[in-house]
Amino acid sequence: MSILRIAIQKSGRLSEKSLGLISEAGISFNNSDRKLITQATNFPIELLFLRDDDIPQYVADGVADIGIVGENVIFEKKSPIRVVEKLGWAKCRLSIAIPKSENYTGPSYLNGKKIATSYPNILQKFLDENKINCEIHEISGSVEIAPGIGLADGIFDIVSSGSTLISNGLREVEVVVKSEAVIIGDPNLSAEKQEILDKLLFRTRSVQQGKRHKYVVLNAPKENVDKIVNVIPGMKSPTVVTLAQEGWVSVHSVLEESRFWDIIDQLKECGAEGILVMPIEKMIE
Ligand code: PRT
Ligand code: ZN
Repeated sequence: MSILRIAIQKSGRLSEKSLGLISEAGISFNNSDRKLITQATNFPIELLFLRDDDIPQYVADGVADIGIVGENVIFEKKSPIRVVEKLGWAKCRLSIAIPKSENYTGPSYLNGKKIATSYPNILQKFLDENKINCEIHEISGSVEIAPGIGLADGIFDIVSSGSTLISNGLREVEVVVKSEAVIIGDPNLSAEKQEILDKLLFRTRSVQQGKRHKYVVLNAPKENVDKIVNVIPGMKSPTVVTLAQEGWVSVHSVLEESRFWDIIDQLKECGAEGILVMPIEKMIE
């Protein structure tokens, strides 16, 4: 019987969410003390805990079947792997920043400058595309302090809120790529392992889908049901239940959460009242 081996970050920004994704899928592990490899007790997977930078290579080499990693790492490593699923968290961007006192005139400003980064390949590609000649100084950490100590004229690094740049007197001048956490996979998975992956994705997508939706229950005059059904069409169509009070019904439906506040006024115009909005744990269409 095959086991799907999943590489996740041992300790860092991706670790908790990666483990969360697996546990939301109803998968449990005996011990949580993060040995190098842990096997699930109720699903044919095992977890391999690694540094995020090593994950693409482990997947490319087939030592792990899939992995969870930031896109920035795969853009930099150029490993022959496929992105199986975008996960929508750990969102950030890779940007060029320079001291805030400098007058930035566009990419040509960077000609002849020295930029410190841990992402030399992505930066080089941007420079080539813009026909800019500048020196790349590769360092592995604390990139943001490089201009302040005279090591470089600017930096190319991960930015999320931007507060690290501000506290180092830097200004973001070019967003080169955007990144989020993704599931990557070995392009040549066996049919058995692909089947396990499909089952896992089915589960995680059902949970994600549930999180994006709400279950809505409301009361309304019977004659307005058609209008309300137009506003909240639901998964197939809403459930309409007769209330004990003559001429009134209760409508049950499913709604994308992001739309709720936009349509609440429309619902009220249709005479809806007693509106309840509830979370959905899992949603299978
Ligand atoms: O030890 P290991 O090598 O496994 O971990 P790591 O230190 O290389 O990575 P880690 O855990 O810091 O980040 C893992 C992944 O999270 C990254 O590869 C990105 O895909 C993603 N991510 C999302 C971020 C950030 N947001 C982020 N803000 N990674 C790093 N940062 C750092 C950034 O380097 C900078 O120092 O946070 C600072 C900027 O943050 P703001 O909010 O001040 O702009
Ligand atoms: Zn790393």
